[in-house]
Amino acid sequence: MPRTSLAYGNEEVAAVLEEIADLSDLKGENPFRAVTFRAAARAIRDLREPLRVLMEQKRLDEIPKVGPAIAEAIEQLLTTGTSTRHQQLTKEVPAGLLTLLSVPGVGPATARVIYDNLKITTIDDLEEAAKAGRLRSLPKIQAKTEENILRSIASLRQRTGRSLLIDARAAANEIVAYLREKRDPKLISVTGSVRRWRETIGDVDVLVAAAAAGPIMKAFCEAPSVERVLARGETKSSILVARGLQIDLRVVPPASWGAALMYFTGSKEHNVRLRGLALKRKLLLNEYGLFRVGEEKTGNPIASRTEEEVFAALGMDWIPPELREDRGEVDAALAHGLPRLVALSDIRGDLHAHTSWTDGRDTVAAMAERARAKGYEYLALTDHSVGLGMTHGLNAERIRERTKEIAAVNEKMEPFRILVGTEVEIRSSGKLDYDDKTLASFEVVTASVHSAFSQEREVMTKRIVGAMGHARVNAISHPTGRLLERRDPYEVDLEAVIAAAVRTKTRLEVNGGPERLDLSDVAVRRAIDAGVMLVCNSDAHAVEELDQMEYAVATARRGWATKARVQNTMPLTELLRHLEGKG
Ligand code: DGT
Ligand code: CA
Ligand code: CA
Ligand code: ZN
Repeated sequence: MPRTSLAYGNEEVAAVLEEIADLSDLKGENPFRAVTFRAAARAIRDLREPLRVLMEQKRLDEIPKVGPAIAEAIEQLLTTGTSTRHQQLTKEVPAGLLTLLSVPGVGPATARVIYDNLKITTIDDLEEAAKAGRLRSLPKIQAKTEENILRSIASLRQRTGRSLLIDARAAANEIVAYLREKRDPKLISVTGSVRRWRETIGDVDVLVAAAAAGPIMKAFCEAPSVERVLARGETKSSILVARGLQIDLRVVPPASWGAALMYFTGSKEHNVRLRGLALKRKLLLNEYGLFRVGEEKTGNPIASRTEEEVFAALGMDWIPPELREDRGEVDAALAHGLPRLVALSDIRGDLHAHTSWTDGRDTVAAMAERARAKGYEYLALTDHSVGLGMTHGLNAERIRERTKEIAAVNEKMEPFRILVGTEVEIRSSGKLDYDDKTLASFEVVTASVHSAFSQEREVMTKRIVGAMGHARVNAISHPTGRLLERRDPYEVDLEAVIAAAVRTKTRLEVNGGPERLDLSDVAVRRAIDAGVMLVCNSDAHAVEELDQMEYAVATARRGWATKARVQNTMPLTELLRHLEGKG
């Protein structure tokens, strides 16, 4: 679908700049150019203002990394929807090369070699060639590269086309805010998988209760974010908004609000279970209410106005949406034995965040101030270790400098506490990136894997479990390494990691990064059952990303975690004691 220039927001502009960088690499231009374009794209993603506003105020040159050439490309994109530089490059670089580049593990040089020698331009052909072992005979391509390419293609095929929860929530909140402003419905809620905080989202569902559906439907179909109206009916409509995301709106009579909210929140499996339970009692549950069988057409419902009433009429406690997946919550609610889930308000601090000392955007002071403004008592700044070259990891000297800076900020911010932390790389050999003496200089050590993802399962398990055996390692971050819709988890024996976490008192992280949510809900549940203590972290690389904590907590909730099982619900003094005794 051709985009109008109006459709270009910061994200779209950043994406084109990145494509220019890729094309420039593929063409074999001076690599410095691509580096500049990628840096500008990153700076644009970090912006807090719309590019359009900056352009109108002639302030594009204020964006870091944006020189005159890139500023011109941005202006062109915003005003005409294309850039001459981009057009020129797409003419010069054979189509298909970009396709090859979309396979993780295929860089510009590799793509070039493959294309020049084998004239491959599609992923299918690439897979065939890799399977036949025809890539490894090419210059500069090793058998290992070939294996990685095959693995990447397999995971590309796994993409489901579902959206990340964070993107779906942004779209959902936007449409709800708009409908509130336009029509002010008394009863409006996001439903479906977004209300359940599922990790990926098929479409966004919104429910409104109103006596008359017409005006709200009209407002919905005319919302500014609409790219296309997919269906328009009296009580149900669907629209398409940016990034191909679909939003469904249903309008029900106010008397059905509770029953409809339950029905459209789902999940489908949960609904089926509830309906079966009702039928056993000669009751019928649908989106209009809970009825005696036979009375659903004519009679009044036994309950329908609120979720609480309907659950109560079924003899159950109200079930938090995060649990509605038919994973035992119905029986637990019948037995009044649902766990009291950890809540965002229970969180006292964040134990994984980065600053501009490594790959973060913001300073120590800025991160700490935002954390304090969120009501936290503490924030661990866990910049990367030295071996992770690409992120400008800290060497001994920079560790000392950063620690000094943290001490100075701490003095000013008392009683708020910044904890001196590190996210230490577990090298492919299993060795940690810092020696014991250096590790002992940190108050919080979280260890993680960022390299050699394709190791054998036993090797990877040993690598992680080995790190957990270290006396200074408090937690393992993003324990499975998955990236939603992008990268499968590495091969690892999670049961062994969970057992080691209990044995060594090492915490397992629930990482709130939008693509991570790692541990996953299901893994959290297994860890909880085994007796693991979790830590919910944002992994923020900028002040606003501290809000990712919400997603970590939601994922923990979906895994039935209570407050007692989440380390960073502890007040500072207790936490410090806890960190001393490992944990
Ligand atoms: P998604 O969109 O794939 O992320 O997942 P959901 O759960 O949002 O599914 P969706 O949008 O198809 O439907 C929203 C809710 O409506 C769903 O969670 C439960 C309810 N629902 C939809 N279809 C059925 C159905 O055939 N039977 C029952 N019992 N409930 C349904
Ligand atoms: Ca949905
Ligand atoms: Ca839907
Ligand atoms: Zn991190």
